[in-house]
Amino acid sequence: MRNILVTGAFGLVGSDLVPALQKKFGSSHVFALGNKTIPKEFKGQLVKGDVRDMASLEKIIKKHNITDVYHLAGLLSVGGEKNPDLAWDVNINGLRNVLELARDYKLRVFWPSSIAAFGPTTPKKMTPQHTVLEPTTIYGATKVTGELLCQYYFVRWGVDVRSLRYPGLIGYKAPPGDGTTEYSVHIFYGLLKENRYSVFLKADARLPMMYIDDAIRGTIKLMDAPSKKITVRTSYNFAAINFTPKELVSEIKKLYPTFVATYDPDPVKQKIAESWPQSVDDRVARKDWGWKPEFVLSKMTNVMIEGLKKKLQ
Ligand code: AKB
Repeated sequence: MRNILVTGAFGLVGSDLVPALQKKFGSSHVFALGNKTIPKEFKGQLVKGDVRDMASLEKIIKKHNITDVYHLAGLLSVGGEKNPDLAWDVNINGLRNVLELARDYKLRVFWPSSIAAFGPTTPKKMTPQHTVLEPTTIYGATKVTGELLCQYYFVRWGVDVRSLRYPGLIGYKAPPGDGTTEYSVHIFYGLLKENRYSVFLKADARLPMMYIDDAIRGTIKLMDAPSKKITVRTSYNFAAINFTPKELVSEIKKLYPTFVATYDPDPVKQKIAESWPQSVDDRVARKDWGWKPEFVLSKMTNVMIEGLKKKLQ
């Protein structure tokens, strides 16, 4: 029987991943580790802790006989620029603690990298799996370092760690995080609360994106794949859709014609967006472990609106 620890359990990914893992493994076998923001409605096994504290992580792993860690805790791109020291501390020292414990307790690990591992010198369209990684944000630097650490622990110590380069993720269960792609989540709150939204990127800022259900399905599929199928131990390119703010606004306007969107690009966020690819080539993930997305822009827009409407009622 597998016992799963999810760090960063109440963020954008964790809020959907924890219920999916509870369904798959049974609620009593999934331990959600939160630091500050624990929603009142959470049902399941809750553990309190900080990923930077190795001793407390070790206690949790021993106490609950943990076999797998989905290590999601981390700062995003915009949050990272606000506090680079904290971003390095949480994103790198937290990951290193998890990998050390994975080696000692033979744990399987999932860790998310991001399109932020790429930078201005990376090919922008259909970015290949193996390419230039010269990010210009601290978040990106932690993602490249993290990818190399994951590969190192696999090669040197045989730790079964797997990773995906998440694009911008869109979901409604958790409030949007401090990321550059998160305008695509905020916009739905703006739509339903005020019928208007001011986008913090330029209208033509095309970025790779994915609806959260695809991300969760892909994450679980990667972790279910036999080890011999995993040929990438840094992090897999992982893609679904890509769109510009303007394209998302037109999709929303098909359903809400009076919706008003304006564009007021924030220089820091726009610069980050311009340093990232517009689309990503994920053929290696498709070939190795059968990745295939299901959500196109129109389906994602519909599901987001319906889901958020219920949540805001
Ligand atoms: C961000 O915008 O920082 C994240 C990401 C692409 O990793 N959503």
